[in-house]
Amino acid sequence: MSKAHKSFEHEGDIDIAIIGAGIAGMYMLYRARELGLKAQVYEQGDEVGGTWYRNRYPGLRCDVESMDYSYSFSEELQQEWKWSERFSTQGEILRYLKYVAEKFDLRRDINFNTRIVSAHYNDENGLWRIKKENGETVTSLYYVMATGCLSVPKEPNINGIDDFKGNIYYTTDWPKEPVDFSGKRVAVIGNGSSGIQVIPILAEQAQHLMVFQRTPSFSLPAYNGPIDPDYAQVLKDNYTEHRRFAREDSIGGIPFVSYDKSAFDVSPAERWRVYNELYQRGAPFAFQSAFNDLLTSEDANHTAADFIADKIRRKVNDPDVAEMLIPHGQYVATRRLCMDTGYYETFNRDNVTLTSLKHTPIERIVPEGIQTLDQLHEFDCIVFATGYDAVTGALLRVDIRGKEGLSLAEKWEDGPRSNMGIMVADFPNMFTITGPGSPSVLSNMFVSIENHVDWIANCIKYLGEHGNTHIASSKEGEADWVAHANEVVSNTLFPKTNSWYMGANVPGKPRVFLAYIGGVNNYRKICDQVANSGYPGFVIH
Ligand code: N01
Repeated sequence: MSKAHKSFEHEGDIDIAIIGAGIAGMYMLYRARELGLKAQVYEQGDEVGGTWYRNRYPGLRCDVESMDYSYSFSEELQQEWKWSERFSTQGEILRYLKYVAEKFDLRRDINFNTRIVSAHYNDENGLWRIKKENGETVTSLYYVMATGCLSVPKEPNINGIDDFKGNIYYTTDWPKEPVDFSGKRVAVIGNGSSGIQVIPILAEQAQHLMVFQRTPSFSLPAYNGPIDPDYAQVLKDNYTEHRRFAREDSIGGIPFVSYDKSAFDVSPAERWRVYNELYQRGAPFAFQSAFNDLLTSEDANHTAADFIADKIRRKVNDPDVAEMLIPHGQYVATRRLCMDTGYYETFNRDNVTLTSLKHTPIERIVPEGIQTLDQLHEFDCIVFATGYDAVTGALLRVDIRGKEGLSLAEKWEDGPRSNMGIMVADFPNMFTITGPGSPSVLSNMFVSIENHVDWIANCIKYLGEHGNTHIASSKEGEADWVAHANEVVSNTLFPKTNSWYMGANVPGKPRVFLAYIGGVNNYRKICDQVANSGYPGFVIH
């Protein structure tokens, strides 16, 4: 890509400040350099990788296939990197991201151990003044939040955690050194994707494992394994088309063709066959779009729920435990559809007990363990797999102020408002990669991140070529997008479910759907259309 047409004239220290050195921040830096911008990344941790660096509990894998869950911007990179398993471990993904950092010499512009505490827009000079935790400041023309959607842990909100005299672990912030649970009495609280992945591994080590379940999740088996080299080669030979399909034609950024039929357009036997085929493929993203009405029709969704419930009953020996593990009365995929390796089978082990918090809630953590309504359970270790303050958590942790000192937290008091999830009215030159109102967590994050970074880079290039320096969402543009995103989701089952997608897991968080459900394919078309027609809905000067 050619450099920005004109150099930007401003009095700032740098052209672009990028917060976060995860998948998004690294690629943003790469594109900013291509434009010839003076760019700096600020990363609170001491390594690249973002969530994939901090989040390193045993059993952690991605639920998108490795060959899709990777950068597509460099043909050389995607040809030379070899993934070993269908679904990569956290360790392998982190090795890959470190490799990318080395290959493109990214580290020299990444400031590690540098937490940004505030970013204030200055109406006088049109620059962002960014403050680090150590009090130093830097001024920049563009300000990019690449802070991730699932990077800020949610408080477990259980009293007495500090009283516990054993060891406490959080899946969201796991120790760097491996933890040995052998011979230990271990508790796990939380049954989302993280809990479902860590529980089988801990069960193999612990003397006894007790799982405290408040809400069960639907989970499908990964059927993980080594990648067949022949398959990998065929895919690499066709990577260009494969990636194009993911970006332009797929709903979730993963090449998969939905049947484009209602679950009731086919016979019950055919429906079962379709579910079973996708189930055995180990493909949660595909499963949830098996039929075009799974996420809009309660009846259609129930057919998928019944299918998974049947699988759980077949796997779990104790019928009472199986019923506890089945998410009765829940829709499939309106909370994250999980992917596991031996999760349900783990409850057949003699050293594993499932406790339902619906029947006996936790009263508090005490020095010896966990006091529930009816008894004290003693433990050596407690593992919290209690999730994240998703999507807006990391954005609101920084004191961000736009025009006339307007704070982002104030503006978003009733829920996030954004134009395409990428820019916020009254916050000029601030970009949020995979921000609220974009496909983000409903998609293959690499695809959504590359789309946003490319959009931002092309936008900055456009400004330079047209002798401009500033862009902001107009209030109307933002209102139109919010209305559109709300309308699309209002036809689905998502708003009827308490989930982190709706902000429902964090007390006091506004109930707003945090993503865009219109599909990666349609979303991308809209992004391209906006860019290709001179940025309607945005104000440029
Ligand atoms: O978090 P979650 P997560 N007492 O919010 C329970 C991605 N991810 O870290 O629902 C008792 O899903 C809570 O119960 P409830 C993926 O997008 C991906 O597991 O509030 N329980 C719930 O069961 C995923 O969706 C991968 O009733 C409490 C659990 O904790 C997202 O990250 C792997 C509680 C939290 O589940 C988040 O997943 C890991 C309390 N006080 C993560 N507080 C893969 O790619 C919370 N809970 C495979």
